[in-house]
Amino acid sequence: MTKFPKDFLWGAASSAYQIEGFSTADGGGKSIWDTFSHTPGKVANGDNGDIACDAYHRWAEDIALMKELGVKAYRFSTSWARVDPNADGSWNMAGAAYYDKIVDACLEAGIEPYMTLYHWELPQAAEDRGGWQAEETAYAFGRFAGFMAAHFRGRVKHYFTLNEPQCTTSLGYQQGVHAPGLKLSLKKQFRVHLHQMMAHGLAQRAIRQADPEAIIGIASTGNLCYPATETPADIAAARQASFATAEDNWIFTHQWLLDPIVLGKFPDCAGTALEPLVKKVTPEQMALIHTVPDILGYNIYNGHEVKAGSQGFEFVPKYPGFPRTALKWPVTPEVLDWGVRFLNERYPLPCYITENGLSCNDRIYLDGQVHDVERIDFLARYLQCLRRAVENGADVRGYFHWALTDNFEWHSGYTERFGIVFIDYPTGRRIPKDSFRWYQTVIRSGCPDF
Ligand code: IFM
Repeated sequence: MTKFPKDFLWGAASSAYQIEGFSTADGGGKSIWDTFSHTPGKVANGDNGDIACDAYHRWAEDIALMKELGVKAYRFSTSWARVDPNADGSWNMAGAAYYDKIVDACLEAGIEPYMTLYHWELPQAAEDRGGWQAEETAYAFGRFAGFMAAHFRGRVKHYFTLNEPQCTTSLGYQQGVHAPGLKLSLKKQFRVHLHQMMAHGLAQRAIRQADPEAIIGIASTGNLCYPATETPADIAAARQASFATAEDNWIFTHQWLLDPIVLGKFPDCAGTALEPLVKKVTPEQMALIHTVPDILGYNIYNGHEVKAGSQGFEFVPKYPGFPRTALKWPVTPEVLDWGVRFLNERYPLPCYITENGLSCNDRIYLDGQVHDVERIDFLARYLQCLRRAVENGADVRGYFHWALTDNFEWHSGYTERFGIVFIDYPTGRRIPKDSFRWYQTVIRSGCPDF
């Protein structure tokens, strides 16, 4: 079996609100997720992130586990409100000091910090002034990014500005199932999306100014497809379907984020309700948005099988009993081969898989261990496909498993477990799962074989 390249970066990922807990300790501000999770009926079982995995106090255990695992990089996110409680530049240095500890301990352990500056927990103060509906928020985020880059200069080399803006817009402002829980009109959804793209551009400029050596990206997610067969017709159909814009699902696509940012233009939307909105984007806004990143992050969990059809492409229906994760997401490893190749063709920049993984019904067995064979099988299949993408020339530099530990899965609360480390929530105890040991051998050997 062929191996991944020697310098392939193996990593693990997490995000602030999902693991830290204690968001307002030491002068931190409330975020929209503090508000949302404390609103009755919004999160399964009334769960919230008040304690989560208590990484605010137990961070050293997690870094020691990563050292044992052998990962070369840790992708974690910073809570904007911990550092900038009012989102107005009155910095809370005690909040920054928490991330100093994480960064310094990672470096000490030989783990490269990959810092994501925003993973959905907008400071409530910014939301009170209009949140992502207000252009001001984009500028406030740019200022925060500049502060962070100056503060961590020489220690953090890699930044991702925003995580999955697609989910912020669709789940938070279109469907209302994530914070801040709004169901806005298309016009307003588009504004939210536009301001996040501007926030990326402003942040990238501010980081570059504060630290010219920094390597900057954005973590994108969205619809991707893979061909039913390897015939040229099916491959072309899958590529076309990956970047086709369904009017009712434009947000959850890579191209509505990355075309403007990387290519400097919006996808074709002539004759749709989006066209007049795109036409209103000013040249000044476009100039801010078109800020080509150094790297791209792709969060990929599943995709659709597609074949050539009379309309160019056809979706292949999933057969009864199709394999699914605990969250009922389909298991489609081919997406890490074809989806990544299609993305890398369209956006020819070095890229990382910044998230991939699954939730399983994990529990502690009688022997005290967590035997998550489903996760091992899933990862082996997906990583073998990713290896094919690399062999076929896709410029993939690394893979971050989502997630290091089980954590607060947003509106599903603690019902879903994505970690390779089990969290026993009543005690906070960390138990490496069987998949942790398996991933350790993959990292050592470069070979994702079962
Ligand atoms: O847990 C989330 C993460 O915060 C963003 N990407 C998808 C993961 C699984 O749902």
